[in-house]
Amino acid sequence: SKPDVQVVGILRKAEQNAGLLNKSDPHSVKTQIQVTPRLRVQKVEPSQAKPAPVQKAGGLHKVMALDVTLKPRDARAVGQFGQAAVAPKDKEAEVQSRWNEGYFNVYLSEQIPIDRSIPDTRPALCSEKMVHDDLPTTSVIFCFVDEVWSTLLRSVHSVLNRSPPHLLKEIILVDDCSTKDYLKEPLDKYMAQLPKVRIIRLKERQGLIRARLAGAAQATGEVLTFLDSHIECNIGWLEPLLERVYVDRRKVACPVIEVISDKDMSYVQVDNFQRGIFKWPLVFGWSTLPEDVIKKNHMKDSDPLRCPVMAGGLFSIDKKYFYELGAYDPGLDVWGGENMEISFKIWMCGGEIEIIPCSRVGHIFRGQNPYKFPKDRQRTVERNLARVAEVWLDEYKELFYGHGYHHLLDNSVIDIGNLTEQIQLRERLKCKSFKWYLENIYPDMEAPLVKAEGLVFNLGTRKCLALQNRTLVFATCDLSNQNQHFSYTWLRLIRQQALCVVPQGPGNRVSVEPCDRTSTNQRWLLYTNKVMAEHIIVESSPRRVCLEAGAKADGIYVKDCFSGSNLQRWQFTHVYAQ
Ligand code: LR7
Ligand code: MN
Repeated sequence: SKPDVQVVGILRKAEQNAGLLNKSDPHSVKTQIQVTPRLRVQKVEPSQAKPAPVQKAGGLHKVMALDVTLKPRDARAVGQFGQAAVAPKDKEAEVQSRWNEGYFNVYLSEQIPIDRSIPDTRPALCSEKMVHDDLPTTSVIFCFVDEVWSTLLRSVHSVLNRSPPHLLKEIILVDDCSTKDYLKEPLDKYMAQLPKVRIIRLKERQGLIRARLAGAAQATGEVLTFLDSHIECNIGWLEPLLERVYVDRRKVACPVIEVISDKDMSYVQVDNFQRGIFKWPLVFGWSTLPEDVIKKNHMKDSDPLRCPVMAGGLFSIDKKYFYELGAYDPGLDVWGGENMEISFKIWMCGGEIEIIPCSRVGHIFRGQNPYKFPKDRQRTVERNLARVAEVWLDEYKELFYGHGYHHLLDNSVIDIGNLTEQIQLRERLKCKSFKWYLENIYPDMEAPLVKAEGLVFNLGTRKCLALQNRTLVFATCDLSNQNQHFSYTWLRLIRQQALCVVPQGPGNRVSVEPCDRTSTNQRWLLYTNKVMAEHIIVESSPRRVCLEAGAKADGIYVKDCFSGSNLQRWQFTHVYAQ
């Protein structure tokens, strides 16, 4: 059969890519059809559609006016007004020696007043915003393990000083089995003098996820507000968060997270329009909303910003709603991944995550965790992420595993634990698919389901790979023939339905086997035009082997990669990712 015109185009493109096409040949130009690989498979505009403003019965008021400046007890104190602090020359050694107590400047933190003032960094328009008079109360939950004394206290005081008392039901400190003596009796004594503060002591180290669950279980406020234990809440931080939860209990509100410098403890304002996003393999990050999206949606710097994921540590959520969502997966250990879990859960099960620019909280970003991981840190985090991927990512979990987490597919390497309850929860809540989430909440994320697909064209034989009766053969390229369609997956398999190409067979021949995600033998590396077996080294050739066509298109082999022959050059119709 004659290849159709589209296929000719693809072949020309392949030849051109391979440098084989003589561009000055008018014939080749005439027959050439541009086949642009679809690098993005989705629309790219982040969704910021604004729902109509909600107003409930009851009065409204403005959040504390912007011209209110706190009058600090000691205006000349170190670090006052959020200014950078400097250690005297003769204290530099102490700065160094105490750094590892918290992986920030612990010495300076101790010199700074426990109730210092910080600059009011809210956008000017926040002074116009109204909030309801009858907002719900909140329980503020701080989990900590081996937190530095001065930062823990400053966190608590910032909440007490900058929250309207009638909205602050209580502050719950959850001690996740700290090892430091100063966090035992001295902390009990100190906190006993303060109003509203309670301490819960965990008998065993639970990790921050189960520590938060323990705090939430004791909370009596209508809204839960989680905070890290090295933060400073800014002026007027609380009401704008509670307002969002109040107008819609399925909104989860996050403050803008500003930076308290780990080096000089200065309070640093961050840029506007920063969304929480993730990249593969589920790595949290910030991304500035593009200018045109801001313009198109007429967004002001004080408007709530819809976020695909939250950073994790700082947010307010309706308590009942938190439990309706099944809270956190209690199988997540120590640190990491819970922000992905709760974010996917919120969006996919009918809620929303917003960053509220009129609420601002400073956080010390530390270079290292100042506490021990009971098990290996890396292993703990990747296990948590694998749990999240298995429950929430559907077919997209291959993108997670395919970005450096292949080893997690092998159950003998890592036991991610039982997921039955989490899967049942997702069914019970009738949550939407991950595909829906990507398309509607995070459309600017690149998430092609396979790395490459289509015909597999061999440049030497100018024929295409085909599967006939479970045997690999060559055939005249024909896009309409499903036997010639292969995918190159994130797990690095070359797959046609349930069958995968394997570099094993009699006489270095290549064959197919039922696909097995855990089998390293089935994995291939796709370089520009080369297809290399990832793990197989054929004995007759002690080097890496590559897919090679028989010279007369009479067989498919693996041979030493360094032949340079066109018989080893291949081209997929569509390449989405390398
Ligand atoms: O085993 C533990 N038990 C705990 O109680 C480990 C930690 N904790 C406490 C700890 O003392 C701290 O108060 O949990 C809190 C968070 O731990 P951090 O400060 O070490 O975490 P982080 O700030 O490095 O990391 C971010 O991601 C985490 C993923 O699990 C959590 O979601 C953190 O809350 C989160 N912090 C933020 O979102 C602040 C902004 C960071 C960014 C971006
Ligand atoms: Mn933190």
